[in-house]
Amino acid sequence: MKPAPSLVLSLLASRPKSAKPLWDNSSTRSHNATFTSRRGLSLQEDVALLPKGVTVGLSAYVTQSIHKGELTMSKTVIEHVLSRLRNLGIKDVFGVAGDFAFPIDDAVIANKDMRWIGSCNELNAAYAADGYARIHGMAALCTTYGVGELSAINGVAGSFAEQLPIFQLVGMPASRTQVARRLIHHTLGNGEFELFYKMAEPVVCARAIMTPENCAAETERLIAAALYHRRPVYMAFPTDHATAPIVGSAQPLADPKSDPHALEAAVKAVVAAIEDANTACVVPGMLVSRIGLNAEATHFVKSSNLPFATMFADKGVLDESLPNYVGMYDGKLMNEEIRAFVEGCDLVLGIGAVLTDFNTGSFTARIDRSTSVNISHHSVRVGEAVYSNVEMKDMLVALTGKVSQRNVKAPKARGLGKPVGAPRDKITVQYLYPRWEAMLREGDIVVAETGTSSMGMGFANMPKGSTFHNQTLWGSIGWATPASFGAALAAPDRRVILITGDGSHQMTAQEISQFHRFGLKPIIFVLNNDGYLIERLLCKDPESYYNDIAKWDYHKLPEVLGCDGWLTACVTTCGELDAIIKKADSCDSGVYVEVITDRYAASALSQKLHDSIDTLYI
Ligand SMILES: Cc1ncc(C[n+]2csc(CCOP(=O)(O)OP(=O)(O)O)c2C)c(N)n1
Ligand SMILES: [Mg+2]
Repeated sequence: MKPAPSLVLSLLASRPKSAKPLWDNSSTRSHNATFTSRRGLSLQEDVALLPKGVTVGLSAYVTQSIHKGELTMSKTVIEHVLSRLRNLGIKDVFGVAGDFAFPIDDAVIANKDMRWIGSCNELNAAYAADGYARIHGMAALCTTYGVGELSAINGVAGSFAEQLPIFQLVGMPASRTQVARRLIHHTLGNGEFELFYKMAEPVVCARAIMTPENCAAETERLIAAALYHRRPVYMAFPTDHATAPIVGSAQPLADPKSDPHALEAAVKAVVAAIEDANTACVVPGMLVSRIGLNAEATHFVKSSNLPFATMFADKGVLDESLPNYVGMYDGKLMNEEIRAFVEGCDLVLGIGAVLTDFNTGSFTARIDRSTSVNISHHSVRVGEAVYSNVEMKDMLVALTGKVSQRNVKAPKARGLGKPVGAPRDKITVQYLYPRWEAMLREGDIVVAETGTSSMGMGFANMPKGSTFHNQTLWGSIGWATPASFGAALAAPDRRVILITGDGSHQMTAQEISQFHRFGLKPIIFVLNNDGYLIERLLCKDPESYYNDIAKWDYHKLPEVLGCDGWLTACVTTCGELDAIIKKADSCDSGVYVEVITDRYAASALSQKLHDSIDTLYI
């Protein structure tokens, strides 16, 4: 394509006045060009930023290749990054706009294959990206400098802890502003510009400040890191660099490959361990779905017919409707029959499960290393022996069919049973959780917030194809509301059910407006138990007033937040709850139900945590 001179001029005009950036190692050459753009910036100042070898003149910012007289425009830094994210399947960018992020924001909306998903604030955007990544495998988040990125950092840290690859794109002041140490907004006023880049370090697995020269290689390095570790990465774009043409090119880095000898040895060792065991079971972990290996893990479990139990963070990673599903394993806290079965097996085969406090019933689970196997993302442990450079995918594929079909006597998952309560009764936990379980349909996405409600729903039996999402390790309350929005956006054809507590919802409630804005129809339940019940159960004095919250008329929120035409209700009796769930089942709009219970109506697990408080934090 041959750009018209006016296009070239406007490209030049859009380049800010610049100086040599701190991290640019190329020498600044002097040029005698005297063209002055429409914004009055002289080309001479502009070319100071040009990388070595790029010619100066009208084509300077436009091309790196002239073939047979044809002028081609190279991509800008941000266009290149977005096109690589698009190649990976990311269509949506969550965020909040800001002046330093305008070049990123503009490039997103100019890309016809991408959508800008504006959130009410950056924390919500980060949570939404987290929810999106749980369904879609990865997500993009865009924030402005300082004020925006710091608001998002809790959400990004959560994605790190919960192993979700998020590409965080951050707008940064122009390089010349940084060199001059200008006292510019969103800084601390001390002339330091890399502070927030440094702050991001512990919550991402790789980061870079993008330049035209490093863009091609750094983009590939960061993509590879995000996918290898399944954790967030951080890319900062000084405004002038974002819109500068990218210099050079780079090939995507190859996916990690198993070492064939290590793989063979690991497969042999795992098969032998399983065959030697009279009783064995599988404990699949969330990493399976983070890596997108649900189908491979399912094939293995089906072909071996080994029973499987799941822990809290891993709930629903394999279909709970499979006949060999045993139920939820939560150490000594819940389901004693399942604990006895799992811990009584000669061999426990973990697939990417992580033994955190809430995954192990406060460390009451006892899985002996010597009688267990764990297949991780890039290695396998069999007893004390570790096989490195073995990919989980290769391992699952290789194991499938190699293990003889087993017929282990195991418990059958029971779920929560029938709701107990008469229509006029107040809503109790004996009615509420079984009724929620009964409403679940095939393919549902359930997003459950930290607090007593997820601790109840974690023990419901999920129908075929449905999934359960909770922030079990990071546990930042407020996460579930925006995360359910992100999940809904990633899977608009699936029904999304959000179950949240009142205290958590108060943190991020405004994000429900996004569902309606993007034409999504979730079913939202807000459990109004008048405060922080899980904290009442865990602190010294349950009535300490730090566990009280402001009283809200939750069911009126959809109206003021623009969710026109939603079905809303506030229910206090079992009959009312039953009726609204039936209505929700067939209605074609978003649904928002405030469920009022007694302030001490605690789900079974939360009550157990209270009862075992003395050993909880040891
Ligand atoms: C961001 C954040 N702040 C504070 C906490 C501490 N915290 C954990 S649970 C909880 C209360 C949850 O209350 P609610 O959502 O009403 O659920 P309930 O237990 O009452 O069902 C709080 C404040 C947290 N986990 N995350
Ligand atoms: Mg509450």
